[in-house]
Amino acid sequence: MKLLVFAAAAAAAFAPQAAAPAPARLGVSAREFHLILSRASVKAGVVVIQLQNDGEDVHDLRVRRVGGVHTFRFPLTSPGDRSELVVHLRPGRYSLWCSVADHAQLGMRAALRVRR
Ligand SMILES: [Cu+2]
Repeated sequence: MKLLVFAAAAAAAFAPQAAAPAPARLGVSAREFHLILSRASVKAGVVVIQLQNDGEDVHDLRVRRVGGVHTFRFPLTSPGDRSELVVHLRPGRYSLWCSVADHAQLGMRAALRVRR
């Protein structure tokens, strides 16, 4: 048993450096009048957020950590188009919403949990 443990440790020591993990991805589908997230939570770190406008009006996306001050801003995205932002998210709860007109009040808002 000891020998096995040693062999495993040696193999790990000589293994090539592990590649950095692929960034988490979050898809956000926007339409009148709601946002649908591809997942309810992501791991903290680099996250690729893709806004897909599946509606008939122009939409955008704002992302802000609850209690935070910085807001990630997606550009206005036309129906059928998508826009992507690579962001760094800390653990916590985030609010997502569309800032066009009164879309957020009409339901274009969502919550995301960022895990450690
Ligand atoms: Cu909108």
